[in-house]
Amino acid sequence: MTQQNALVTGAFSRRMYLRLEDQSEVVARIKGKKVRPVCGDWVSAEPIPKEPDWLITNIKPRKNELARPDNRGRKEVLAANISCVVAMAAVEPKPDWFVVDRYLAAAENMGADAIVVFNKTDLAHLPSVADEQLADYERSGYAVLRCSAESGANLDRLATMLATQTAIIVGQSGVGKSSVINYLAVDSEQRTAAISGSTGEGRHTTVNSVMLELPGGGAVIDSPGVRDYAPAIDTAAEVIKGFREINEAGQNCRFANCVHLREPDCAVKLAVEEGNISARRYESFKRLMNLSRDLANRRS
Ligand SMILES: Nc1nc2c(ncn2[C@@H]2O[C@H](COP(=O)(O)OP(=O)(O)OP(=O)(O)O)[C@@H](O)[C@H]2O)c(=O)[nH]1
Ligand SMILES: [Mg+2]
Ligand SMILES: [Zn+2]
Repeated sequence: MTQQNALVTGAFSRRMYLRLEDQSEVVARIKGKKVRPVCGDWVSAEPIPKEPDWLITNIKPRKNELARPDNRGRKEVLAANISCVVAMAAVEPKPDWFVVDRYLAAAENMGADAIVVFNKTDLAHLPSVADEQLADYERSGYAVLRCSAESGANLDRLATMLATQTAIIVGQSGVGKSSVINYLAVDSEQRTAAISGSTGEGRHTTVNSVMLELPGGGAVIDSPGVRDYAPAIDTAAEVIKGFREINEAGQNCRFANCVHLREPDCAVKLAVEEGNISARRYESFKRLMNLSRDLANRRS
């Protein structure tokens, strides 16, 4: 049977949505237990005789992976071939900035762009505690965007920034990832409604990753919300690379192999003391150092 290159646009454990070369969408099964495609993967697929389903036979080499450790410390890939990670927080639920930092650290290590988006700015009656943290991200060199899926504020700017990217929107549950994507994507209402599971509170929480087309030719992946996130990185070098401003300041440390924790004449610690690097970001860096050391120990 004829093999085709296809794009994985939806991942429902072992059941996949594929976009074929003629742009049609089909449902596919996976050949063998070892093949584990994710949203954003390019795969080889072939039709199954006398069935509507297709069969995925292998995954093309990935440009990069957004991953996390599973509960046994093994790498679990969440999405592949991503050019931009959009880390979203909101006025409510209360932001966990460490989660944002760790998504940014993942983006740095994937070689992907990253944008910090702060949603629900229409809820102005709630105190915005985010100004300081958002200023820190700007100072580190990240694009920061405040928006509202309710009023549409600034979403045209986000649309422009993502127009030709393959982006994934990540963040805590309830920050508005699906709502923002409904605003950005071509024809998304129906599909996100169809793939959302309803919670006891009657809220539509996303349970599976799904890729939607953007009008500019790009694509955006809606992902399930998280309570916590850690990247699947287990070396000090990767953690350092994960924090732009620390990586940059670290070029001026006395020791070339300085990990910016306890070494003398550390330019990073000096920058923190002088207020040029945010103490909160440095705290986040130290926490990720600990996590990555734990992960390395569990793997060895
Ligand atoms: N006031 C206000 N509410 C919003 C905004 N964006 C989303 N919401 C609401 O926030 C709730 C959660 O929005 P979702 O888009 O489902 O959030 P999500 O990040 O996709 O959540 P998960 O799929 O669980 O990760 C819904 O009740 C939305 O209507 C906004 O900009 N302003
Ligand atoms: Mg959602
Ligand atoms: Zn140092």
